[in-house]
Amino acid sequence: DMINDTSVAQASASIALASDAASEAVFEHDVVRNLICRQARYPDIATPQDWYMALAYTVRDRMLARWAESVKNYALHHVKVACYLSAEFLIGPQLGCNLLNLGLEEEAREAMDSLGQDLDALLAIEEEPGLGNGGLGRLAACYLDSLASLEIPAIGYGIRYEFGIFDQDIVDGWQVERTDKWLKMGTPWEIIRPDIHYYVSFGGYTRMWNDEQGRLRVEWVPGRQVKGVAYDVPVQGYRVNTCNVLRLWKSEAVESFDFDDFNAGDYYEAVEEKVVSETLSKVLYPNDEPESGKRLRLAQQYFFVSCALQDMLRLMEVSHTPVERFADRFAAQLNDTHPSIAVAELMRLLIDERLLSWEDAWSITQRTFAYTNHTLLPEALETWSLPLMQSMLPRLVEIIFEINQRFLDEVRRALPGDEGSVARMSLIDEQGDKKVRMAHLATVGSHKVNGVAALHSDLLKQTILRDFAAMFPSRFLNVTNGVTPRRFIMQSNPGLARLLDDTLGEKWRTDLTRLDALADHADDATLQEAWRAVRRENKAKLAARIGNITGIAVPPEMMFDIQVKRIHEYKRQHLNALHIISLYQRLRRDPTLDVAPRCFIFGGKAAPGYDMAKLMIRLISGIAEVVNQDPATRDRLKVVFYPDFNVKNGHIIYPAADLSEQISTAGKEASGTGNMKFMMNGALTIGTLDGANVEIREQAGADNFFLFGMTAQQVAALQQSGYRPGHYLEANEALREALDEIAQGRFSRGDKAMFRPLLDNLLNADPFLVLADFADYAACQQRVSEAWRDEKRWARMSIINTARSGAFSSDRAIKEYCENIWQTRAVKIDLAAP
Ligand code: Z2T
Repeated sequence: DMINDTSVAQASASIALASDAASEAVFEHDVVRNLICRQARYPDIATPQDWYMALAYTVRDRMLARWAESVKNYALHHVKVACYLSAEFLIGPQLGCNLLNLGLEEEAREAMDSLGQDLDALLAIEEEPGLGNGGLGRLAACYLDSLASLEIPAIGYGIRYEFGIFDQDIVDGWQVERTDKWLKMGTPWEIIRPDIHYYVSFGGYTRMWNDEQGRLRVEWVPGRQVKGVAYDVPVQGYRVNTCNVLRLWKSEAVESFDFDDFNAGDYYEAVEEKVVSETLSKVLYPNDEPESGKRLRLAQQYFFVSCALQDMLRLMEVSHTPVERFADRFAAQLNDTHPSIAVAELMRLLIDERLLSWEDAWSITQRTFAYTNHTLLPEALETWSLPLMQSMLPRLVEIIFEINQRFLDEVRRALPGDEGSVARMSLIDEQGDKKVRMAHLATVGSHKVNGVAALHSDLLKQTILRDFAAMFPSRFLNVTNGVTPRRFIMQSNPGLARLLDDTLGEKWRTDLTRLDALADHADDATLQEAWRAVRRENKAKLAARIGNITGIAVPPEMMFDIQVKRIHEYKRQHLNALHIISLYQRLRRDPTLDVAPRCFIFGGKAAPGYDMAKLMIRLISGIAEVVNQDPATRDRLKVVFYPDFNVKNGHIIYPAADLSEQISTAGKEASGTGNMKFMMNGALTIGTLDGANVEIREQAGADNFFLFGMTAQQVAALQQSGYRPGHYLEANEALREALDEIAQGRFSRGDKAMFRPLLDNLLNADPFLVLADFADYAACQQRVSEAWRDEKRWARMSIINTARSGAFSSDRAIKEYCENIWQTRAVKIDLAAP
């Protein structure tokens, strides 16, 4: 009571607002102050890294009061908070987007200019936190951006990996992985919260006992414990005061050494304990599929989920809310099955530690969780060996058994005598070595389950979760993915953003569906000219970058045909490659052939253990090596493998694309989100009816989309009836020639063995129907070439694609999550002094 509330509030508000004073002079002063007070450097000897840090802290300072105010509101005002649980958050570089969202870009540019520093050069210094593999992790980051921008109270919970996704070098055409040391210079974007920490148990055994009230209790006697410490990253909304938090957990040893009375043996044991404990959050698994049987991975999952749930329970206490109301205060989204052990962990916390009944705990758990599925690929569905889980998480397995027993009782009541359904739906796969099916755990423990594109959500109900969809039809829904227009238009394509402002006013910036009005001007000659100018500049920038990195000279007048994404057989980079070879052969045969000059650009990482994907990279490099040198074709054909594709490189790549390659085997790509980033930036899509391509085509109109290939139904039917790749080979000479030239060693410096595994796979199995779709793909590429020749038509189609991309804003997706799943609402954060 000694503290005068009003004066505290006034002080807080004045701190919040003072740093806001929209003056370049203040900004400049703050940068210099941070340079001296945080970096201990004077301007005359400061390195660009010092300036970057000083600038970053200056920007961060402008977020902190908003952050404190946002978090305070959530705690005190009993609002419902959306918690996004994800093993990955691929947030990308932070300085640029924070400047944009705070509206400080111009001020910062001018201030740095006065200090003799170029803002773009400083932006380029930032190491991005690569805390994700690809689409799934980037989606989580886009959703955090939208949640903050829509002023929805939200917390992201994840892992603070010391090493994120590896950096990719290309050496002699092969991928070489380098450790990602993103923390080596420190990061200004996290605030360590040593006071916010929890203990997480592993191993040991359970025992039953009776407490003083005579209740039967279960105690988990762990073999060891690990401490999780909160590292907070602020997530600033676009031009609003809301600043949410991404809370990442770092693992530490529980015991600090007691230097006073250690003996040598204890000391080394303690050191070892520390090493083992800190290993938990050491490195991101670089696969987009689960690696079977990796103890450390399961430990990571349980570690961050347990910390997150303990944190949520603590927040209930802070706000004096009884635990019974947990589901009214939190909605927890499971980003795929990686955090799905949360279902059992919340049960454990509520029953063992908060002493709730099973029924009450289960009701809370089901109302709290919802589950997003991101894949139908059978090899990507997560299971854990039961013995492994039993040894690591004995109490959780008991709880999973109990959940399963009660659930299967329900199944038996609904489907009497149908033991087939019981076996299929069980949380435990009893065939062979017993496994826990994490998708089943997530589905049973959630009140909503969603797929990530309309087609994907349908297929989910028809295939892997069909029994569940039949039993709980109202549990299933679709939420098509989205991407943030802040990062993927405003920040990375400022030229386009300006043109959109000039053409439409600024309303599109907070409501992307407003881009629709652009379609009315699609034939407008002045707009088309300005449109082309923006695109030309973006392409020139990418061409220059490619020149610097790879030494390949790319004329910006060529069509930029781009496929950037993880390298995977189902994504079919090799289909693209085969078509390039075939085009190359036609051009050699007929030098007068009238096709659009094209630059094919690839980028993407292969999982380190995925040999076929690595071979695909080698093939593309090999084609590039041959094609780019050949005087017969080099003016009309270029091939580039752009190394180390990541969020930062995406900024320069998406805005420069004329054509976006979305050519996965129908039914295999859950959604895709790169397809949306390309579309927003005015690229046309060549694609199959897969994932969100279906909806992209619906929005753009069939005339503005290059469609080819079999449908998901046709794919399934062909595979049912026995697919024979040889059949397609016999029918297509161009295809035979392309494969033959690979076999002859043309793209492997004469080595005929190098690509044998890839060729054998295509010729004998071709699991993703590359050969079956080749002819239609090549024919479609022909139509692309023809369309390119008509400049006005292409510009019109490009404008219409951007115009119709509003539906793919992550704001739309987040609004759907809020309304249909989370029941959360916006809360305005007010910073004005009382
Ligand atoms: C991933 O990025 C995706 C799915 C996964 O399934 C795992 C990872 Cl790491 C377990 C991708 C999908 O492949 C892609 O289609 C989708 O757009 C993206 O998730 C976001 O939903």
